[in-house]
Order: sequence, then structure tokens, then C-alpha cells
Amino acid sequence: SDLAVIGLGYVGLPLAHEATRIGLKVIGLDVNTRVVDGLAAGKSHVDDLSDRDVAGMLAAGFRATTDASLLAEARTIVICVPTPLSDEGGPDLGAVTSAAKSIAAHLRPGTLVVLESTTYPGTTEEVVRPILEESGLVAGEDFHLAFSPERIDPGNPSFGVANTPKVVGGLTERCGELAASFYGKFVQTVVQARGTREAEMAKLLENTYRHVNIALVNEMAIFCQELGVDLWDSIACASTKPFGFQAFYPGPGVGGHCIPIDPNYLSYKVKTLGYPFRFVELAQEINARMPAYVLQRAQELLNDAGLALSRSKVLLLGVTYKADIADQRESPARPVARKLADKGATLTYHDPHVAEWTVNGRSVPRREDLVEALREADLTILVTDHSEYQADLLVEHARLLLDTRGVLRRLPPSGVAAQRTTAQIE
Ligand code: SAJ
Repeated sequence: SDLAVIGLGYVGLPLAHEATRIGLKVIGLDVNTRVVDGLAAGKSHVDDLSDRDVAGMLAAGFRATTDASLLAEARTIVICVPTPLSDEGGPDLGAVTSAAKSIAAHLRPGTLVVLESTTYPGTTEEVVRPILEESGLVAGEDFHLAFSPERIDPGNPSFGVANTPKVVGGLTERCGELAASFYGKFVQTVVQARGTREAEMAKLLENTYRHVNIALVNEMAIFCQELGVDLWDSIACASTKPFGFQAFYPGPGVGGHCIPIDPNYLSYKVKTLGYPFRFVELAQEINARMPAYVLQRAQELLNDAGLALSRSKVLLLGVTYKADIADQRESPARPVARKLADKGATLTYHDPHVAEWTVNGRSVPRREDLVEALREADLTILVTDHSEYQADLLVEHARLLLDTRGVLRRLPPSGVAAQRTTAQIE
């Protein structure tokens, strides 16, 4: 086969799909038999791919398997396994090392191996390379080795594998060129980094940059409330600067399996070298403080209306980590709900993507009818701005609304927002 993809999740499967689409012979390897059987049955378990996409892959010869011996046939092998946060605060490289061991057992001369999993700089050369060389083959000579960060943005309708520029960094110049020409077959723009460490660092820089800048506006949101400044408006104004400013928006916290996680890999690594990484520590602290701020704003809103949180019905809108996807990892909704429940609020939730939801081990009643739920709640807190939660609908039916995502900010200034007791997390 032209390509073997190890790890068929939200990174590996779209990669396999794109390579298959342009005619490459692709094998998918995963340890999870449910994943493999589901794919064999033409079912997609990834938001960004439909069952039709998977059927198309199968028709074009894609095969999913748990049998690592098939790696022996692959000219290129790409590792797309998860690197969750370990207890020590760095990446848990268990899946990466076991994938590398599987490869080493079947590695043939001339094969290109690429690591895509997000990790600290040095992993490709200090961790993966030695395991692969247990095969007796020498990296950079008998086989080729590179790192190429994944840039999948789950649920993003405009950017996919083919049109998101791909950074590649080779162990040697030759490795880099081979990796660049491999990806160049199905990715429009390929960028060569100086080496594997630069490519590993590029990914962490991208996501730490996001993490820190979200924390910046989150911290500003808290004092803007006191200053009487509509921060959302200031962000819209600052966004008119055509160069050098990128808008980030305050929210109830930072979720997902990348932005709150990836910067830890960097601070973990540099800490072992004796360096603090204060930007990340500060960003983590500020972002983690946002659920408490949401609670404070909720209490203020209810008190202004003469209600006590402990005797109020609070509706949470949207419990996933970002709009219009089903993923709940690190979603701030749960810390927000925990704090409200601890204060005695009666919680219900609405989320078209989440069929059941538990907080502090107790199931939170799910509301089906949005308008009815809005009308019955003493306070509605919009935590995740799913497309269904249109501003005019919220303003018309919600009795009290705490909009933590600035959905109402998208109303024209003359919008109905002015007519109702609404409050933003500024
Ligand atoms: N968030 C804010 N304010 C913002 C932007 C995001 O509060 O201005 C929150 C979101 O609500 C969410 C979290 O931060 O809870 C992460 O948001 P995200 O848009 O970064 O979502 P991810 O983690 O799914 O995707 C990111 C990718 N996002 C974009 O580039 C838009 C990208 O950084 C990576 O491709 C991906 O993580 C990854 O795999 O690293």
C-alpha cells in the first residue's frame, strides 16, 4: 500500500480519506476493534466525515484493520494516535511508543515514517527514532523520519486536510523532502520546517498563542464589567485594524482537547530544563477562573431581579466545548454547572448534540423544547453558542439571560437586545 495511517480518529481518518480520494492505496490501523468494525461496515465515528465518505473510501480500496503486520507493505506510515495529558503534566506518549514498536516490528528499508501527534519538541528524535531503530534499520539512511503537526479544526466547514497548509520537518534534509512530496500529493500547500523540532514547536506555538490570547480577553472581560466597557464592542473595533490584530473572544472557559492541553507539553518540557513558562501558567489560571466568574454574574443578575440562586431554575444552553460539535472534552459547562448546583440552583440543560448530561454524578434534566425551556427558567445561561441559539429567539423568550458568548453582540445596535434585562459576560 502507499500509506498506512495508525490511529483512525478525528485526525487519522480525514487524512486517510483525503489520500484515498486522490487514488492512494491506504490501510488504516487502529487498536479499537469497534472503530475497525464500524469502518468496515461503512460507518463514520468522526464528526467531519459522513458514512458516505467512508463508503467511498471502502469502494476506493481503503481497508481498516487491527493487524499491524500489514504495516510491512506500506511505503509511508503516518502516526495519528492521541497524546493525552499525563499525570506529570506532559503528553502521555504510550500510544505513540506502542505505534512505533508496531512499526519497528515490520519496518522495511525505504519506508517514510511521519509522526503527527502533538507533543513536545524532541519527541520524534529522542523517543520515536530509537524505537524504530530497534528494527536494526538506521533513521535517515535505511528509512526516513519526519514530524508534521495535524491542524484539523473540528467542525470547521472552510478548512480540511487538502486546503490547510501542512508543516513538515525531517530528521534530515532528505527526510523532509520525502515527507513534503508525500503530503504534496493531496495537500495544496506544504511548508518545510528546518527539522523535526521546529515542526513540533510550530504546533505548540500556534496553540499556545491561541490559549494565551483567549486568556487575555477573558481577564479583560472581568474588569471591563466594572469599567462599564462593552468589551465585545471594543474587540469589534480593534478588529478593524487590517494588520497585526487577531480577534479572540471572552467566554466561560477554554475547552477542547488541544488548546487547554497542548501548551502544557511545552511548559512540561521546559520545566525539566529548569525554565518556567509563565505565560501558560497565567493563561491556565485565568481561563480556569472563568466558571467562577460566570457564577458571580449569574448571582448578580438574579439578585438584581430579586431572586436567590438557591431557589432559582437555571437553564444551561449548550454543554459541548464549542459551537455545533458534539465533543464535550474539557468543556467549561460542567464546572459552571457544578458551581451553580453547589449553590442550590435547580438545573436543566438544552443541547441538540448531547442526549444526557451528568454533573456531580447526578443526571441533569434535558429540555427538548427550547422556547418552553427559555420561558420556564428564571435564568438562562448560554454557555455554548450552537447555531440554534439565535439572538432574537433568546431575547424574545428568555426571562433573564446571561450570554457568555456574545451571541447578542451580533445584533445590530438597534436590535431588541436593548429592551430586555440581558447581561453579557463582558
Ligand atoms: N475559545 C474562546 N475564545 C476564542 C476562541 C476559542 O473562548 O476566541 C474557546 C472555545 O470556545 C473552545 C476553546 O477555546 O472552548 C478552543 O477553541 P478552538 O476554536 O481553538 O477549538 P479547537 O480546540 O477545536 O481547535 C483548535 C483549532 N482551532 C482553530 O484553529 C480555529 C486549531 O488551533 C487546531 O487545529 C486544533 O485546535 C488542534 O487540533 O490543535
